[in-house]
Amino acid sequence: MLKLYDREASGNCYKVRLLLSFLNMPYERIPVAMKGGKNVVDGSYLQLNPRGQIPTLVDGDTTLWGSTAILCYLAARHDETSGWLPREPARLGEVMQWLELAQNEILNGLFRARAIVKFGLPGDLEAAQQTAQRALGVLESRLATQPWLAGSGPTIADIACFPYAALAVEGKVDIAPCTGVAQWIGRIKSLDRFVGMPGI
Ligand SMILES: N[C@@H](CCC(=O)N[C@@H](CS)C(=O)NCC(=O)O)C(=O)O
Repeated sequence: MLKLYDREASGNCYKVRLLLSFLNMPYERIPVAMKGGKNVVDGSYLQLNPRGQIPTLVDGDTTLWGSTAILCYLAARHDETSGWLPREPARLGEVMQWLELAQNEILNGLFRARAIVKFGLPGDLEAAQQTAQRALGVLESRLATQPWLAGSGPTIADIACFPYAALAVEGKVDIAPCTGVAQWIGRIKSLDRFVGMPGI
């Protein structure tokens, strides 16, 4: 059985839980506590994930850390026809482009603003909120005219960008002007086997 080191309030872990639900894959959740903004982990956890972060996935002999790597692995391990990770080169490249946004402007903007407001982590809230608006602007540039981030159906690009956009209000970031983003959030929530997390 797959094992996911996880926390309910973590948007990065939620990305993995959401894909596992869409793929209908059973897994065991291993909760990791947080204290003073850091995960409470021991040496055996650091053997699995030297960064000490969550999520971490263990699948038999395969151990992976980082939501992007885990999303790619699970989608690739699953049936090729499911479409979550397109194999056609141009579409695969498009998916990677949005995974890059998720790990840059979304992480440094939407994720960071929420971490400061909701969890009291240190950081420059105004700078994070400005970066968050840039991230939303990039999402809106696509979603104003297209239903999904890459190609014509949902992919792991949507899963990677969705949680922190949907949690924007928890970082005091206003998404109201981004009507394409707001509609896309609703579209993802209406997919079969969608699951939420606190705040979504
Ligand atoms: N780029 C990583 C970021 C992972 C990350 O920031 N994890 C947070 C929870 S969302 C964490 O473990 N924070 C506590 C710590 O770093 O000790 C990913 O996408 O998985």
